[in-house]
Amino acid sequence: RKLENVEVECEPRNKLTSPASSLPTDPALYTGPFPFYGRPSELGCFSLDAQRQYHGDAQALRYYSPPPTNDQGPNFDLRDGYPDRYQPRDEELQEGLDHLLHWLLDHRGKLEGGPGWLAGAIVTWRGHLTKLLTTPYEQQEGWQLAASRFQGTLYLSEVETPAARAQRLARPPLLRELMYMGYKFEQYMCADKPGSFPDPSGEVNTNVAFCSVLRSRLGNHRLLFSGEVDCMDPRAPCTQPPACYVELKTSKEMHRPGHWRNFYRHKLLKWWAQSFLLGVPNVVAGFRNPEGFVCSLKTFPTMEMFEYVRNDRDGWNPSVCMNFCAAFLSFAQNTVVQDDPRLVYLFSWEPGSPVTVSKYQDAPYAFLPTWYVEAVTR
Ligand code: 0WD
Ligand code: CA
Repeated sequence: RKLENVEVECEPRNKLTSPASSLPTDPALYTGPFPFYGRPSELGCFSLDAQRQYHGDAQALRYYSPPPTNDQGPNFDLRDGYPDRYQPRDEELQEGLDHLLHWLLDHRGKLEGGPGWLAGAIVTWRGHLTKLLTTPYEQQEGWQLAASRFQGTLYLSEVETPAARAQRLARPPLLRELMYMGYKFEQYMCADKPGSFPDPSGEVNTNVAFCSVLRSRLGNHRLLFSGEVDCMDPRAPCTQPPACYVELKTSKEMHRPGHWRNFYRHKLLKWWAQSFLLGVPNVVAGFRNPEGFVCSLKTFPTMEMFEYVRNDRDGWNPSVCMNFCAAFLSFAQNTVVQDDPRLVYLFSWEPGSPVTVSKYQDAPYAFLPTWYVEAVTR
């Protein structure tokens, strides 16, 4: 009896009745032809500075500047500067969609298609869509997505699961350093101005971000989303965003075919989903040795990633990813019926289970800020 009380008290008190339906995630249910996915077109961008303050411009955009290919190859010490030249972002601050809503507030009057276009659209982060794309193949980490409808538009904002929060708070020192190393790699590969060279002597500040805002369409779902972009290649064949953007990644050096197979099956799926959604044509990987040095680079064209698993029975299939995402968006559109910024439908998923949904009012799940709701209602 006491246990039940505790569980009831742990549930937010304003949980309302749950709609009785769920969405399965088995890959076998989502094979079939690749659905329509429009070429993402960039509507604008914004930057976050070293203090995590919003700027409606590209000031945080960096430029791809790989080391010269004529010598022996790179020798990047990814542990250099850790922890003394590291300013990590405060992860306790849950920003939700705030920065994207800031951009939207500044630009909603100028959107092509008029206010009617936005009323029929889904607004979210690219990273949330990435999680949807990889769900049919994910076996480790669940997710929660909060959804609210407001003036027709469906807003989707991730909620950190209790398990993810516990993992973050207990993050082992080696994992913290590994996160730093990913950002350090960006510093070795990017310059502040086109045609200039990287300066790895400075600080690594993960508050700084450049975000592209794009529109696209998946099936009959209009999408307006934003994603963080590492850099643009001034020498790309097409200098029009997002075709000029480059995604940077680090990964463990691999020495056996089995390592590569695993990499294609798991990591490349995540890399593909993330870059495909935004239309980033190339992912440049730096492979680090056990001492934390990157001694080799490899470019993976996004559109060629599937080839590595096409003939692998345990590989992934882009159609499954996109069909599941489209099915989830339809499920969400049909579930979130009431138009009310204070109502939240919380979609929850754990590996091995279907997506479930429950309904809440106000704190702690409501995520559309008052400043946004009031400015749009006015
Ligand atoms: O509030 C939240 N729950 C989240 C907010 C979760 C995920 C992202 N964000 C925000 C962050 O403020 C960040 O500025 O979205 C922005 C990134 O959006 P995204 O492009 O949609 O996210 P994603 O594709 O998952 O990540 C892109 C990059 C990452 O690069 P790698 O190479 O590691 O995939 O954004 C960075 C990271 O560098 N990033 C974050 N930066 C700060 N806070 C976060 C985060 N929570 N997640 C990813
Ligand atoms: Ca990256």
